[in-house]
Amino acid sequence: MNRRATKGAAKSASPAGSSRAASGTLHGVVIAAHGRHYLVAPEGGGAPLQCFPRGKKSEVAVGDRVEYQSTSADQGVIVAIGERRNLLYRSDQYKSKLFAANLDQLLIVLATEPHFSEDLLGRALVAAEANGLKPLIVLNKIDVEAALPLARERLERYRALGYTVLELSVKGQPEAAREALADHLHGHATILLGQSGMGKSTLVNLLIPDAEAATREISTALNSGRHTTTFTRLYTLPGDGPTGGPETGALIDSPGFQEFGLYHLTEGKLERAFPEFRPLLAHCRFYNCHHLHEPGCAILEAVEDGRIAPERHALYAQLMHEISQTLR
Ligand SMILES: Nc1nc2c(ncn2[C@@H]2O[C@H](COP(=O)(O)OP(=O)(O)OP(=O)(O)O)[C@@H](O)[C@H]2O)c(=O)[nH]1
Ligand SMILES: [Mg+2]
Ligand SMILES: [Zn+2]
Repeated sequence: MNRRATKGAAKSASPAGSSRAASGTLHGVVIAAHGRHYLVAPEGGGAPLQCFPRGKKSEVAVGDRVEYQSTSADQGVIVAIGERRNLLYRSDQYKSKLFAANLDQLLIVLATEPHFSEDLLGRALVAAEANGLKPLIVLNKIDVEAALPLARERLERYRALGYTVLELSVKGQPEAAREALADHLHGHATILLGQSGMGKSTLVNLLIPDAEAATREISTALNSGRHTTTFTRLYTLPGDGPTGGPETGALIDSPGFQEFGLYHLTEGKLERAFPEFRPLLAHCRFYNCHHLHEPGCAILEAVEDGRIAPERHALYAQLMHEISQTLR
C-alpha cells in the first residue's frame, strides 16, 4: 500500500440504519484483520462474516465501514471502503502497515516489566498527535514493585508534557483498573498499542466480558491460536451500541510490535506533533526553519537552556531523517 492509494480508498459511506444498499451490497464494520483475512460485522447485527478484499492489494483496516457482497452464509467480498475520519498506520521506506481507522484515542500500554522502549512511546505519541487522536498512557503491572520506581521516573517527562499516565495493575487490582479506565474509554474508539507482553489483551479481557471466547473463535477462523495476539480486533464496549462504529465505544486490541516507522509524516505535521515545540514554532528566525542546525532557532535554544529535553529533540531529528528518506 502506498500513501496515494490510502487516500484514494475513500468511497461513499453507508446510509445510517440500513445494512442493505440499493445495489445489493451490504454494509458492515471491519472488526478483525489478519493479513488479507477480515471479519466484518453486519451493520444492524448478526454474525460476523469472513471477508476478503476484492483485488490484490489489501487496504482495509479494522474500524473501516465497508460495503460487501456475501458469497455464502458466512463469507463475503469487500467491494468498497467508506470514508475515513482517520487512518493510523506505520511505515518504513518501502511499505505501510495499517493499525486501524476511525479512531478517537490511542492508549499506549507500557509495563514495569518487561522494560518498555521509550523510543516506541515517543513515536506512538507523535503518531497520536499527528492524527488528532487523544493519547493516553497506561503503566501496567505496578504490582511488580521492584521495577516501579524506575518506570515512574522514566514517565515523569511525559506527565510534565501534560500526558495522562494511568498506573494500573490489570491483573493484581482489576476493579481499580476498570474504574480508572471507564470514563476515559466510554463513548470513544480507542486502540491499544504497545510492545508484546505489556498486558493489552489482559486489559481487553478485563473490560470485554466475552473477549476471550471471541479471541479463541477468531484464532480458529483466522488460523492462528497462540497466546500472543496475532491479529487486530475491535470489541464494542458493553452498553455502547451494537456495531462499534465511530459513534459508539470501541476497544481495539492489536499485536505487539517493535518498530514504529513514521516515514509518511510531513515535516509540518511532525514539528506540531511535539506539544512542547508548538508555542515556540513562530519564534524561529527563519520561517522555514527545520529546527536541526539553523541559527536563531527557538527550538534549539530551548534544548540548550533545558526547556526541551534533548531526548525529545533527538527523536524529532531522527524522525526528520526518516521522512527525508522517503522515495517521493
Ligand atoms: N504481574 C502482572 N502481570 C500482568 C498484569 N497484566 C498482565 N500481566 C501478564 O503479562 C503477560 C502478557 O499479557 P498480555 O495481555 O498477553 O500482553 P499483550 O500486551 O497483549 O502481548 P501481545 O499480545 O504479545 O502483544 C501475561 O502473562 C499476563 O498475565 C499485571 O497487572 N501484573
Ligand atoms: Mg495481546
Ligand atoms: Zn527552528
